[in-house]
Amino acid sequence: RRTVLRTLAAAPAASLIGMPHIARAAEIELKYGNNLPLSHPLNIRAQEAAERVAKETNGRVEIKIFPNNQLGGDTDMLSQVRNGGITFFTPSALVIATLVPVAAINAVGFAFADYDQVWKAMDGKLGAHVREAISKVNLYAFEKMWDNGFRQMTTSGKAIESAKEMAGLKIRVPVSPLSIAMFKALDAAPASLQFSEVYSALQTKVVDAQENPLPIIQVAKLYEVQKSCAVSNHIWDGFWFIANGRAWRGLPADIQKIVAGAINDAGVAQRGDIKKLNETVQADLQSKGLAFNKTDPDSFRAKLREAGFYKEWQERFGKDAWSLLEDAVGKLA
Ligand code: X2X
Repeated sequence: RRTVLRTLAAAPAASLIGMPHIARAAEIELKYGNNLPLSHPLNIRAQEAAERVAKETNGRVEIKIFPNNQLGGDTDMLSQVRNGGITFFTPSALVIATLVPVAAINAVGFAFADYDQVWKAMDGKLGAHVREAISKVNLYAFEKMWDNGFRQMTTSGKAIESAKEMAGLKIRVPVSPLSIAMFKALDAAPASLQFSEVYSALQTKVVDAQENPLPIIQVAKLYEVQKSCAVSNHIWDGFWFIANGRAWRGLPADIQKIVAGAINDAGVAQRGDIKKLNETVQADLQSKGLAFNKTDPDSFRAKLREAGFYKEWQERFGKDAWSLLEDAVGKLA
């Protein structure tokens, strides 16, 4: 029998939102850490997946969710999932790219025009190529990528209307070489910070700007510390649901099947949640005081092209990955 002493802050999401209490300890306990608040669709759907797994395994398997950076920031959770300290993690493609460089391929600036292109590519050959690369570092990536969204820029200073306004802008970006390179190519002054540090970095003006999809700006209340939002759609970003390779292979086949089924279905449902949220989130953020403006995407693309961004990243990602991306979105460079 286990005796578990927990502080409220470290309590897994399940106990906070009233999962039926299983009196007997589960035979297999799998920890899942992520960087997002409980109210984000990723956590709501992950919780559903955990409940389905408990039910379909008759309580043999319990997935314990640790949301909102309870286990540390992205970099910490990435090493925990590698060394088996946790079984599951959902890094953004930008973040897992610190380990698997080609994983950032979906985040090439202004590549995807819309979600039809995104899901066709990520459920198809481009996604398969990235999953293969992830497997090489002894992690298992579930088939269905989860949605983060199209990233938008917010600032506490002058509104960003075209690439001109990027010059010298102190902007927080995720811990990701691609983000740094892209914002440098735009003449900005990017700083990599883990998501856990973003709110306070904006509040204390360590940085003036950040970029994230609107649902993140909403659930993390970034509108409280930012003035305006430029609808730039500059990157499409998603989360890979990954497992420690050894822990995954160590699960009996019937359990693997149940867990993968629940997680992939939850991922597809989560995409639908974000799609629905996208219909209302801008109006909600506006009502909370965030001003919105359109941007001139051509000025950004031209600047990236001039700076040699596409050429450099085509080389870094390699011919194979780049042509899979271009098959999905058209010629880029
Ligand atoms: O850190 C971010 O900006 C976030 C939440 O979008 C990611 O996980 C990359």
